[in-house]
Amino acid sequence: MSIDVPTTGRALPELQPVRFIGADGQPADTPTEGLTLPDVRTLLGLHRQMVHVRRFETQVTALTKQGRLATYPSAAGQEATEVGATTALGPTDWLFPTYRDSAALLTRGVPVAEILAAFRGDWHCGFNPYEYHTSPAATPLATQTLHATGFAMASKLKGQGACTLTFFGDGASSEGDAHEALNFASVWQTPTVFVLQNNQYAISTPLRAQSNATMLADRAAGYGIPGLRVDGNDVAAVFAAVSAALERARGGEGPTLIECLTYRMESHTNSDDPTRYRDSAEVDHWKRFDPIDRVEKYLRSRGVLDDEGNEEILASAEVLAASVRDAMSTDAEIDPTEIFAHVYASPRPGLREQQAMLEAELAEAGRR
Ligand SMILES: Cc1ncc(C[n+]2csc(CCOP(=O)(O)OP(=O)(O)O)c2C)c(N)n1
Ligand SMILES: [Mg+2]
Repeated sequence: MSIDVPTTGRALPELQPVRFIGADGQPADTPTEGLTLPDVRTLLGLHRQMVHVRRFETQVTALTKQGRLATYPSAAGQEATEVGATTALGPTDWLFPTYRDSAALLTRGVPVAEILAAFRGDWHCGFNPYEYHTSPAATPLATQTLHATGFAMASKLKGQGACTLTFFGDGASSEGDAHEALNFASVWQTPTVFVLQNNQYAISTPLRAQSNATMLADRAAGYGIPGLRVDGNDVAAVFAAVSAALERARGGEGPTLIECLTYRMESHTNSDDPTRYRDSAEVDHWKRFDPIDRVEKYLRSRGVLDDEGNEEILASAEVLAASVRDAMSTDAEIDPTEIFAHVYASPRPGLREQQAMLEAELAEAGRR
């Protein structure tokens, strides 16, 4: 008896990540998997947005240290992945982000105060997901990957044509939810792009203690979908790879897994001390691969960015930083009992009890 051995969908991604622009700002001499280098206009826009989101991250981190926000996970160092992937989305596609992805929310056009409402503890989610075609940022790891698959399936069934993109981390990639999301995305051929942000750490757990695989993108072959390994600090490579994956998704060719190699430059959140588990030499090493420096050098060498142009971008980033400070020094008018709304379609007895307790406390304090 002979057994038919399927031979399709089993190609492993290249070990060397896709890279268009090297750390020195020069065109890289590496395989680009048939992807197209974005034009200079697109790169200028991506560079500007990365400068903005970095300024946003440093400003929010500073405000956290002043106690204006309860907690904040910065994506400093990961700007190319955040901005490159999000910019590739169409306005009616849907983004499914995590707590790490405020930079993506900013890129999606969500106002600063609305992004930060959840981190300040004011609301579950400060923005209207339907307005920005962006789901609330998920804190339970990898749950958003399931939402991205399910939403894309619904979009496909309804013939709405929306693609979904979800970010998830190297740590989250070990969760069962991530496996289920990737598997069913493949089985149902949903129009979903899975962007695995491999920033080398899951809080204090380094990648080598998280997975023994040669690379995380290899998993795509096991699901029967294309996988790609990309230099996550090269915005040109991320934008090109995600754009191509979205094009495939739109053409009915199903999901793609893209592993973006990057590095978390800051602590996990403001409550974490990274010097306890990684040394400064490692951080210094990654500084050499800074995502903004390299595209800036590239654009300067192409003669499309000069000191004056760069000063204008930096000045506009300062305007953004001032708006972050303003938003966080204004106390929002909040009805504390609203925290119970929109949690369940029909409230659970335990929650009803807690709400009654809060209302009694507020009445006692004369706030009702
Ligand atoms: C289901 C679940 N388990 C554990 C946690 C606690 N937790 C929060 S962040 C984190 C590490 C996640 O690392 P990674 O997926 O690599 O994302 P990163 O923070 O590096 O962006 C853990 C374990 C959680 N939020 N959800
Ligand atoms: Mg990580």
